[in-house]
Amino acid sequence: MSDHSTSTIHTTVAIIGAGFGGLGAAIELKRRGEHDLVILERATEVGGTWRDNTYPGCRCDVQSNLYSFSFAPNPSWSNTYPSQPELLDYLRGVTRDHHLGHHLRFGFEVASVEFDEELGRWRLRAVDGREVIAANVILATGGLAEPRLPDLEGLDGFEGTIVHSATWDDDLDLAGVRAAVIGTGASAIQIVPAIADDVGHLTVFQRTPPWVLPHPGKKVSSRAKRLYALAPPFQRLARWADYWLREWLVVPFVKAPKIMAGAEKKALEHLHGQVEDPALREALTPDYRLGCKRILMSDEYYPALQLDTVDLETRSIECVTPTGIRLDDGTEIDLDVLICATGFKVTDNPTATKVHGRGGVPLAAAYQGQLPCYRGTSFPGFPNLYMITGPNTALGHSSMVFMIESQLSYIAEAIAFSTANDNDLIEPRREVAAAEEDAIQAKLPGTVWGTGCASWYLTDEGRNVTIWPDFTFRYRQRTRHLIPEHHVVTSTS
Ligand code: N01
Repeated sequence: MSDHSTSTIHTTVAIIGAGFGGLGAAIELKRRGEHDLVILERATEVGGTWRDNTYPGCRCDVQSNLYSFSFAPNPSWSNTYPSQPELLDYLRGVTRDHHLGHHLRFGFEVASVEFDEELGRWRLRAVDGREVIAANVILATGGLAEPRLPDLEGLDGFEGTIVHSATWDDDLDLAGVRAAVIGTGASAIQIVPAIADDVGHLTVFQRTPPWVLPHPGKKVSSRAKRLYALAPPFQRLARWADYWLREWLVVPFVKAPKIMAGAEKKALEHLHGQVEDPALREALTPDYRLGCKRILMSDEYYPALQLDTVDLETRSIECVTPTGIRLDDGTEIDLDVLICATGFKVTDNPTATKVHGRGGVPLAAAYQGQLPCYRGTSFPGFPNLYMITGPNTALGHSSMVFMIESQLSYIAEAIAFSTANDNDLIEPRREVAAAEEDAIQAKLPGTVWGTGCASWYLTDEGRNVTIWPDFTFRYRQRTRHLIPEHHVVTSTS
């Protein structure tokens, strides 16, 4: 990597984002001998989603041993399901252990990523004017990175404090305040029990009840930690047990959603075991297939909703007023703090609107069914550009870290191919990408995600552009190697 001027960096690989995807990409490239790389990060430290989501109670719903890099096991996980602070520490440790510090450029908020046809290179600009010219780009900005505020009239005029789950203010003092949580997804069901005892009063606004299963997490014993440290194969064994126990879930998710009835029974038993009031039970009973939205796990959510200081509100919100929320029936709820646990811009991720390939085509077209994606990673017309957790790579049943590591083999081989050939431009053939995408889309209607609920997996038109509807080992097989005949190569000379 070389600085040709004070503000332009020329590099072989520019990686955008320093979460699991970006850090993993840098490590894999370095392992294969590619050291001319820079990691551009908008924040001031690594961690991605596990740096941003500092809301109380934040925790991963995939096992620690599986939700970590295969090459960097951590024998010290305190719980079988990791908390946000522990995951952030883990990623800081990985950064240190793999000497990524000098590759990192913090505060680089990407304004545009444009393919310069004359140069045959990517030109990246930051909002502060810094520029990077790169032969290859890896977008590792993550699918769940851009918070979505609710589309509610009057939100801007609220005179109290508004906070989103993914931009939590660690100095926010909730003691004694009148607070509300909008949303009942994965973030909300962790926030509600974590703050319920601190606030003066809490109203939880539920639009759709989630399916909630008992939480299987437990403390990792000091004996297990010692064993993992002294004999790493045992931890690898535990990881693969977690992996295969989850992998069979593809059957109910993808092949036969009716099988979800068994898990629904378990979730209803959980609800009935924790909630006695029939009216509250009814309000909390979902009317769609379990798995259509992300399956949630909590032992604390239902008890928290029954505290004297907590109300579940199922009436529709008409608008936000300067002092609180007005419901459709005219009821006014006075509030000091409004917590929006309303999810992320996924299918309309603003990052994709900043990236333009050949002919100025925006990457956002990939989420509108107008640009096929090859193996969730690369796009025709976007040579030498790769997207970590791109379209149709998200999972309902297993670890995204497994998917990320799978993508890295293909990406690293493609980059090595290009650099070995004088930085030739490599991109997937449009017809190959389109055929693969058609095959994925043909599968999705029969899956649990096609059973009729609204979710962040779908575009406004109902197209599922997020989920990988198959076994993850099949995805790994497909991304294990670069298949040259699936690609077009053009010379830059
Ligand atoms: O967001 P969501 P999230 N008025 O989109 C509601 C990962 N994650 O941040 O269901 C009223 O799931 C919306 O209602 P409805 C995980 O992949 C993982 O919770 O659309 N309500 C819904 O209840 C997860 O799936 C972990 O009717 C409104 C909620 O807001 C993903 O992140 C932890 C509304 C949004 O739920 C996103 O989870 C946290 C409105 N105007 C996150 N707009 C773990 O690992 C939206 N809602 C445990």
